[in-house]
Amino acid sequence: MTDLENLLQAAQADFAAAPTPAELENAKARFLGKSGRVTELMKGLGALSIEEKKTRGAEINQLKVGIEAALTARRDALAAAELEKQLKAEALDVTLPGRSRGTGGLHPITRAMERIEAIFGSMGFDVADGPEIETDWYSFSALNNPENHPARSMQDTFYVDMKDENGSWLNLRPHTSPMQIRYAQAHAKRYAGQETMPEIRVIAPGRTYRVDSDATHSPMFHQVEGLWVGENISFKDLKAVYLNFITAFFETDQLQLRFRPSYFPFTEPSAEIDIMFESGPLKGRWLEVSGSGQVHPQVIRNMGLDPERYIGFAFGSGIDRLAMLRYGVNDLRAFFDGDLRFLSQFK
Ligand code: 2NL
Repeated sequence: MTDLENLLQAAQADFAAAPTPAELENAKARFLGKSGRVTELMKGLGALSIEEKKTRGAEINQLKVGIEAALTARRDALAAAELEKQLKAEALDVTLPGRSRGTGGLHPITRAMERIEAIFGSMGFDVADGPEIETDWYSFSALNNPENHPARSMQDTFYVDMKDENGSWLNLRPHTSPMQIRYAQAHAKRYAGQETMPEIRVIAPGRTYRVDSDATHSPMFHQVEGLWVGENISFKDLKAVYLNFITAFFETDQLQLRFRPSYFPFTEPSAEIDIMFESGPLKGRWLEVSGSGQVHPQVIRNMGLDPERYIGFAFGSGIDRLAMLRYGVNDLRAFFDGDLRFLSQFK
């Protein structure tokens, strides 16, 4: 191999070893710079004869062309690598899923309430809702609570710092019965003076308030009351309606239902409704799910109806408790803590 071929190889190797454009320019200087090795060779031409100059000069020029070609190739390669690196760093993965806001879901109590409305809707029940701040009359008097009944006390009822037109304190409704009374009154008024009146068949689901707070009681809770009033409505209708409701709600007919005598001022007779599952995790224990009874004649009268003609039943069930049983939740407070780790399980 001639000295010139050696030099070309050395340049190519040097250029290939330069990792950056700046180091490549340094390498270039070592060969083509002012005191570079090719420049030194040119300087050596002066000592040669004219003939030798011609051939040697041509050879050196050839070498220069070769070195410059190697230099350009390496420059291009480094630039291409740099561009590649930059593109990689700035790359967008168009296949990534978009950044969404996340989907919401209905609260388990809302879901339970919607199920309850759908089930009673299928049995011809209307859905009523109304004020959560009530008057003393709708919350208590209309429901046949005596003036001194303990349910009216500050320990049981939240009062609002405001009075109604009769001077009695307003309260946060302790049950949804006031809505049933309002609904029945409007119904009675609408058909007043007519020969017949369609039956009243309504449920009132919603928020209710009592001074009570522990693992199974929240100061704000949810209740659904049902009312069916007509000329010939009896306990057998209550039993059929409630059994149909509870089997639909829990999606099983593997359960028993029983009535247990009880007392409420607004019903007479009154009964607690218990259920017992015959299979599943809750099997074998009687669970209290509702209060119920035949609407007290005085309450019928307070609705604007004649108790000699109209009779019916009512019930009141805790929605939170029904939701706990259905979804297997053991602490009522989980419904109201707002913890998404709990709530998102119901989506
Ligand atoms: C309970 C008791 C009950 C009612 C609610 C009712 C409503 C009207 C007239 C008569 Cl408008 N009664 N509601 C009747 C019996 C029991 O609920 O402790 N529920 C959780």
